[in-house]
Amino acid sequence: MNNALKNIDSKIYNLIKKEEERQHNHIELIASENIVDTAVMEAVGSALTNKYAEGYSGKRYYGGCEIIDMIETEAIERAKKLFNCKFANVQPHSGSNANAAAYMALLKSNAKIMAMSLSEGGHLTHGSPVNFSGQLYKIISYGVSKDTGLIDYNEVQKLARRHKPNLIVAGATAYSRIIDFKKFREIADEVGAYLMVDMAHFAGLVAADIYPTPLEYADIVTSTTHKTLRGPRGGLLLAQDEKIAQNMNKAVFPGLQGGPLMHIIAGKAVAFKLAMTQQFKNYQKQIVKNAQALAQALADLNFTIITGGTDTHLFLVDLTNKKITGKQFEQALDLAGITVNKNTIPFDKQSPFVTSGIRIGTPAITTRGMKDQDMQIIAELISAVADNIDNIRKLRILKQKTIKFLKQFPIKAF
Ligand code: DSN
Repeated sequence: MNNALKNIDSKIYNLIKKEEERQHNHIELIASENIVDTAVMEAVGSALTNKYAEGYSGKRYYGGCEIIDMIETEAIERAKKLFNCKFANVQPHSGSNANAAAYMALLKSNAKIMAMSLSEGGHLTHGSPVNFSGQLYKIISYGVSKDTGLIDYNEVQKLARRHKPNLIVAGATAYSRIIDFKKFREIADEVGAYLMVDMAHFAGLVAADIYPTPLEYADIVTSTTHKTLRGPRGGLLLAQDEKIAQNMNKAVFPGLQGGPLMHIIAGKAVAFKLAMTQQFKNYQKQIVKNAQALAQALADLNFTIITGGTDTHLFLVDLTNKKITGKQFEQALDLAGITVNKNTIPFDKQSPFVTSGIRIGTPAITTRGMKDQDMQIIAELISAVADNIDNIRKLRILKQKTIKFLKQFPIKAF
């Protein structure tokens, strides 16, 4: 960061410095967060933030877009190569916008969408009544089996046969197992529905070929670029069919958005380039190894892991046997320098503001260089917090341990 900000606006400068310090001094276990490469930060902080470029390459509503066109085209070509697909739109400002655009591209207003409920692992935009998706469309929610915590494909099929949705959405924010996209496609075909896959959480794993690609099966794949994919905050749309891709582009602009965030699109392009490297593949493998090692170490310390483990970058911990809520645990962990988010567990008796669980993910700590053996230390810290949930003095001592442990893993980007 140069001195302009410090000189002009010391308040914001100091708050940014404090946030950098917080990130340095916390074990970041929020499954949807990551730490971007310095190259991505440079692109995002560049002169591109000054440019208006409504429209698409070669068809803009502003002059001076010749360089912008090259940047957006490069980002699109890299996204297509990375995910092996024919069409990409890199303009969505967020995953929510990407999902909204996909619905607009595929559906008429009031159409029926079948998707995973938020409380059992889905996302707000998968039909929550407080979100546009639940207000503008008729929603049929599916969840997971009470016995196994896994998606019950027979139940999904029965619901689809009964309600005949126009679109089925596969994808989740708190589901630790591999989703069977082929099965979803078969169900969608049987009832004449489109299939959309929201791969926001596991896009990095897909890019590294350690999670099956949804592009073989879905009409539209939506994603964010900032989770496992480790790019700037933003959304992405992918498709294989030309007509669907045309509708998808129209839905993003002029349907939903105005000018694209060209600095973010450049950051996405950089992230896609990085995601094509062997180093990135190794990183994704380590994310999953770390998640599995941490889930196992916590299970050994008498924590209940939903589905018994994970195939991905995240897992859910059921705190019922520990007699603490997700809200309490999130707060106590924060005092000890560990950041998680409280999360409902399937069939949770607590409200989403309290919850009986937490969600844990390993993308950010893996970026910091942690390996399987470090997960034992994190599990012991987490367990010590659970044992001292109301003991502020002990939690402060644990925070010092956390900070000491983190010194081995400096954040290189800032
Ligand atoms: N709420 C984000 C997550 O943490 O999974 C997705 O929008």
